[in-house]
Amino acid sequence: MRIVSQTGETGSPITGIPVVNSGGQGGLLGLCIDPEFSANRMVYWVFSENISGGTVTTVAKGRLSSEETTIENSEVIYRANPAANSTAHYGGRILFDQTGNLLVSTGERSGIATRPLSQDVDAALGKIIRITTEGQPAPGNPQFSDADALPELYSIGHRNPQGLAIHPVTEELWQTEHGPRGGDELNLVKPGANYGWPTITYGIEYGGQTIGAGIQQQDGMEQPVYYWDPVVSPSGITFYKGNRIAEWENNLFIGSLSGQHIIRLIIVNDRIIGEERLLSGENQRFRDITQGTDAALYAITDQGRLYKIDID
Ligand SMILES: [Ca+2]
Repeated sequence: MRIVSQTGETGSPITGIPVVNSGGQGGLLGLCIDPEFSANRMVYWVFSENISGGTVTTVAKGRLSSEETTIENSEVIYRANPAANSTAHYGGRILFDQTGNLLVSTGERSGIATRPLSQDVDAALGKIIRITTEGQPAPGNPQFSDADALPELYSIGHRNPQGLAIHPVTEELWQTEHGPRGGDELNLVKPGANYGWPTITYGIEYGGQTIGAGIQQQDGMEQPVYYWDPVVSPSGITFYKGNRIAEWENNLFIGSLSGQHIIRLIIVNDRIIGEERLLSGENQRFRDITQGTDAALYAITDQGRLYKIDID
């Protein structure tokens, strides 16, 4: 965890954070700052953690010291159980919603054994969860029919969701997830809805086999707004707020890993009417993208570059 200045100087690693299992797809996965950061200096992040029984997707918080060198009083506030013997499909994005609660995406951990837990409402894998800043189930969460349902669940049936963003006008939650071969998805997330994995998907196994019954639709399960075949490996996403670049206003920008570009989607009435691919000549795996307080877009890559994208 580091701070980069607006002129591109990279700070030293910030100390004081709990131990991370960075094997496989693990690491420090998502981060957001408190809406009241200027007053409370609180930071929230998601990481892959070793616990008894395997690894989990974990949410922690702490206060950034006034010298910006360490996280003070770092504390785990939530773990997406059960643990799995896997270092893949952690999900791991985090953001604040309009009510001051946290939305967090969790993956299904990739194994054939844990994959069906995306449909299981007493497991936190393959879900969007909504929690308070204390890690408790947030007030107003949807009710699932099963009496054993975890009260922190917001939506179910996800595979490996690594993009979360709230539309600046409609205030709806949008999400991207890594699908199987031919099945990367963009979803408009409604509370209490089921996004289908692994029962329905437009993809197949990377080895070529059919997944489950090989169906793409089922009653009670949501269709993606958009999907990619061939896949692009969509990671972090952000909406472009404001009109400094007028034609980009309210467009969705997506970091593409295997596609090695930034995707720009034009959305009208919750439908995609245009797709443009940016910076494809850079040959970078774009891991995340966000908009700064200066209105520029910032995109970070697996190769360790941070791009600033603006009009001049
Ligand atoms: Ca789906």
